[in-house]
Formats: sequence, structure tokens, C-alpha cells
Amino acid sequence: MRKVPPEEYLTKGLYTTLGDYQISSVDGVNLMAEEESKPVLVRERLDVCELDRARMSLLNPALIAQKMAERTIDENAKPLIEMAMKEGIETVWDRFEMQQPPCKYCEAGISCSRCTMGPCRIIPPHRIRGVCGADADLIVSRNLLDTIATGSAAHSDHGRDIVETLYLVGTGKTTDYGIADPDKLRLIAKEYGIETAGKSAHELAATVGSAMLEEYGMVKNTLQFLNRAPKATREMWDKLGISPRGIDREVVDCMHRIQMGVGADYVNILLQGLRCSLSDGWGGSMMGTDVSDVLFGTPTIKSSRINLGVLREDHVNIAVHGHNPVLSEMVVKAVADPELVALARKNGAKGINLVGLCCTGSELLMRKGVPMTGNHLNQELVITTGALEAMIVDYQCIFPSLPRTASCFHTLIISTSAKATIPGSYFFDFTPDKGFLTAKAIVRMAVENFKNRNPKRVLIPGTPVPLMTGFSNEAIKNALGGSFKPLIDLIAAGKIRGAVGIVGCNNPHVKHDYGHVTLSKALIKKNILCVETGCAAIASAKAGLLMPDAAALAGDDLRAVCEALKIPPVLHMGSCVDNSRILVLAAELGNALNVPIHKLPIAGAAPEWYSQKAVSIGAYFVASGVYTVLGVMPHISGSSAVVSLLTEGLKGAVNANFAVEPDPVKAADLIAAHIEKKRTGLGI
Ligand code: BF8
Repeated sequence: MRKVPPEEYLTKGLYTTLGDYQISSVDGVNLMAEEESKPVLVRERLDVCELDRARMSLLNPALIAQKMAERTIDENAKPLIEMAMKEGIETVWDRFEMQQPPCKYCEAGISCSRCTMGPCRIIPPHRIRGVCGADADLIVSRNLLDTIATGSAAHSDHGRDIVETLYLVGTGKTTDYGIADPDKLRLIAKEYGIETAGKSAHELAATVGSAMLEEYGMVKNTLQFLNRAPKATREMWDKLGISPRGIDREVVDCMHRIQMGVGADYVNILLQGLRCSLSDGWGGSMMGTDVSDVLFGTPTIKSSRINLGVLREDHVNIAVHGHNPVLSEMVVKAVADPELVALARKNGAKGINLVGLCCTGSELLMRKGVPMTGNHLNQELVITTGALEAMIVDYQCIFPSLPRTASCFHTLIISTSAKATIPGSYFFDFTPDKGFLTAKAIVRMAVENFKNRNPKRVLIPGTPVPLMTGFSNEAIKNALGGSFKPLIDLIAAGKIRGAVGIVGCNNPHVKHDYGHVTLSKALIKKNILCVETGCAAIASAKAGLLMPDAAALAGDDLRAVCEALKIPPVLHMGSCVDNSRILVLAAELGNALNVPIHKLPIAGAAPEWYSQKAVSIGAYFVASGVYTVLGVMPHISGSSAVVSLLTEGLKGAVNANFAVEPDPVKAADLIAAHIEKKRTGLGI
């Protein structure tokens, strides 16, 4: 296959096409049945620079052992990290080390490259304003608003993709998807004031889909799901002027304010950050969650398995990585297709083994019990097992370097979103109208790649850990006999002191999984129930905390509750957009007690966060009245005014604030103290 020079790349359009470059096979793999979609190679297949690999592998064994111990607490990850270091296969931790020391101005948030009068840095005592006149407070707050808007946009655009699929289903433009939970669709339609009597599920899908899409603009000027929040919480938003008006509108408003010469007041800028984050939590993310439930099924409690050991030596292994279940649900269907299963057997495999990674993995785990390989910092290691035929990605949290890692093995990286093409990947333009055919084409490509696997390079470490998943609010209520009343009674009686939403990512600044697992263990010991999403939940799952027998690690009261209900002390509530489930849980508790969210004995935590999306989540937690403790300092330390507003000043506005505590044991103490204060406030 010849390389494509950049000039040609630009003149021929975004992708090199199969037709242009006559790729009829990829590394010896025949492509596609006639009617199925065909992939295009994005730019060129990457090859790792041999010099880099050789240089990196010059580590002595003692150093390798030390790095292995420092990088992760995931025992199954360690042998693969070791192998990668010995072979000079670059991982996120190597790149992190190469970036040290970081730029101290960027770290403090006081560098600005927004316009070409700069770039500028604030260096007291003399350089205290950028060329435009912006001081440290303004530069830090503008950078933070940019971060929130980016995260909010990512979640909400994901939500839009799901809602659009609902609309396409309702209008008959795709028949590949159905309505898995028509009851939930009817309930949502009623919330929107849509007449449901005599309407079919498909008719409602079209009407609800259209009404939701409208909320991305500003025709309506409010968001329906804000009404789920307790009245006093909504009044607080209105009074402060942070009730979101439209999802896209709030993101655009943020972008407008950070244009030079618009927002000049850091307080005003940060309040818009809260409003934008609310449009994510109570808007885009909440629609993403609820409509995913409608299309693919509301999760119910079920069992599965997790860690890198879920890969199977004698199967075609396919990982789905990213966030959007519109893609991964179709892949689930395709791997069960008898023709493709037969093809896998013909190629010498015993079958096709589908596994999940990150949030799209959580979506499949919650609804279908599909096993999970791991979380964010496991993504390269899944490839280094040498047993992965294909990693299918959509968008968000996907390292751009994955094709580079894959080039050390036979693994194919298959990208599927036009928003997220990745050089070195094979791109399929996945759209819901031809979802199944495209998914079949992708799976076929993976199956055909099995024969390229080198069995001598396969290293699948350890055995999988069992877990319990599927704790949607509906599933929790069912387990409690139909309402949250028993949970409220247990909290009122002090058997459960409170609940904490532990959310967010992995980040090489923190030992992989250490923050999540240590915090979860410390909190359950204090009889505080943990509800978890995203990579936090996956860390706890790998550590065995999502099993009922983990109740043995809890305090006596919580242990007794978990044993009686046969549930784990840490409940998996889904992916990152499913943090909206935590908002709904808080809202329902507030409504039942007739108090605003900020009066509840609850808190949030993000011990290992890295992403802009996590900043948006933290902001909507706090804006909703939930005290939130971060384990990693955001890039704001260059403005004491911004730090003080976020950690103290917001109490006067939204009755909640951020705290930053890198030590998860101390973070648990902060959270427990907060919960006890709230209990006292409620007189319980
Ligand atoms: O949305 S927890 S690393 S995978 S950003 Fe990403 Fe963070 Fe994981 Fe999902 Ni969320």
C-alpha cells in the first residue's frame, strides 16, 4: 500500500478511498461482501518508528518493575505494561513522562493564545495583563469556560445523535432499530405534554424526537427535564439567571463570551459556565440517557465479568470503545449474525467474543451484560494482548495514537464517526439508516483478520472478575419494591448515612484506579452508599466492589442493608452521560422530601478526572446543589479569585461548592463531614 502525501490528501478530499488507491485487501484481509459498506483508509497505515521503540526498550528490569508498580493498581494491566516497556511499545504513561515538567503557566491557567495580539502569559509583578488588557482572573475564567463548553458540547452532541436516531426510527427512516421500552417513551411523552392516547410507539418516537431536537435551539427557550428538579432548586437557578435556554445556545453563548472583547468579568463568565453545564446534565446528557433506554432498553440488574482477562484466546476478539450505543448496539447484533459466526469458525476461531471499553462498554454492560475489558487507561493495553482483531471506535476519549499501538500487532482500528476520523484507522461512515449492514461489514473485517494473529505474541493476563450491573433508577426502585421510600427510610434511620456519586476518568497524574478504589472503599466503610458511572465504576468493578460480597468491606450498617437486599455497596449506574441518572435520583429524593437538592446528604467526587466532559459534570453537580470533591486540580490556580469563587463563593449562589483533595482518604473524610452536616440540617 503506498503512502499518500499531504498535498494529495487535501486535493482528493478527506480520505483516501478504496477506489482511488485500489485497496482490495488490508494486510491480506479480503474486504466486504458486495452490498455492505466499504471502509476508507484515513491517510495511511501507521508504522511505529523502530528507533523510538529501540530507545524506549533500553530500560533496566528494576526500573520496569518500579514503573509497573507506580502506574496502576490493576493487576491484569501490570504484565502488559511490563511487556510494552520491554518491547518499546509506547503507552500513555511514557508520553506523560516525556511531557514533564509541564508548562507552569498552562498548569495555572494563566496563558492565553486566543488571539494573535498574543500569545500572552501572566508573570507578576510586571506582566499582569495580556496585550488586550485581560488580567489573570479573566484569562483563567475564559479558559475554564472554554473547558466547560467543550465538555458540555461533547455530551450534548452525543445526546443529539441518540435523539436523531429516535426520530429516524419514528419516521421510518431506519428499520434497524426498534423501541425497546415503549412504556418509558410514553412517560417521557407525557412529561413533554404530548397526547399519548391512541398513538403507536413509532408515532410517539417521531413526536418526542422532534420535540427534543427543538431543545437544541432556542425556539422554546427552556428545557423540559429541568422540571424534574425540585421546585426550590429550579427557583434558585431562575433567581441566579442560570436556567439554560437551549442546549446549543448555551455552548454558543460560552464561545461568544470568550471571544476577545466580550466577557470581561470573571464572575459573569463563570455563571455562564454553570448555565452551560446545566444544559448538559439536565439537557443533552439526560436526553441521551433516557432515549438510549427507550431505544435499547432500560437497564435491569444483571451479572457479567470484567478486566483484560475477558479476551479469549480461541475466539475472534472485537472491542467497542467510545460512547455511542447507536453504533455498539448494532455491533452486538452483527456479532450474533449466523453468517459471521460461521465465517469465524471457518477461519479457525471458536466464535466471536465482543468486549467493551470505556463508556460505550458501560452502555452494553448495563443493558446486555457484555463483558468489559477496562477503563480509559486500559485502552492501549487491550491491543497489547496481541489477541484483539479489531477495536471499533466512535468518539470521545479515544487516544489518537491507537493506530500506532495497533501497528505493533495485527489489530485493526476501525473509526466510524465523520467527526472523529483517525489517521491510520479504517473508516466506515456509520449512520443509523444503514446501521446493521455497516456493523456487519465491520465485524466481517475483524473476523477475516483472525488469521493474521500471531499466537506467539498473545498475552491475556489473569481471569475475569464477576460484577453486578444495571442499576438504573427504575431497577433500583424495582429492587426496593416500587419506590425510593425504603431508601429514604434507611437514610433517615442512619443505616445509610448518605450517597455519593463517584464519577469520571483515569488520568496518568494519578495511579491508575487508585483514587476511585481507595475513595469507594473509604466511603462504604463509613456507611455511605456509592453510586458510580464511567471509568470510576469500571475501576471499582475490577477491584470486586460491584459484587454483593464487597459488603464485607462496608461499615456494619451498610453491610446489613446490602446483605438484606443482596446488592453491592457500590452501584453501577452507567456511562458518563448516565450521570443524569444520578441527577434524577437526587431530584426524586428531593421531591419526596420536599427539599431542594442542596439539602440532601449527598455529594459528588471525581478522583481521577481528566476530561473537559468531567468539568462539565462537576459544574452541573455543583450548580444543582451537590458538593463535589475533585482529585486533580483544574488549571485555575493562577487566579485566587476564581479558586475562591469555586471553593467558597458559590455556596452563596447555589448552596454548593467544589473542593480539591488529591488524597482519596482525606477526600472521604471531607465528604463524610459534609454528609453529617446535611443530616443535621434535615434533623436526621
Ligand atoms: O465519558 S469517564 S475517561 S470514557 S470522560 Fe472518558 Fe472520563 Fe472515562 Fe466516558 Ni467519561
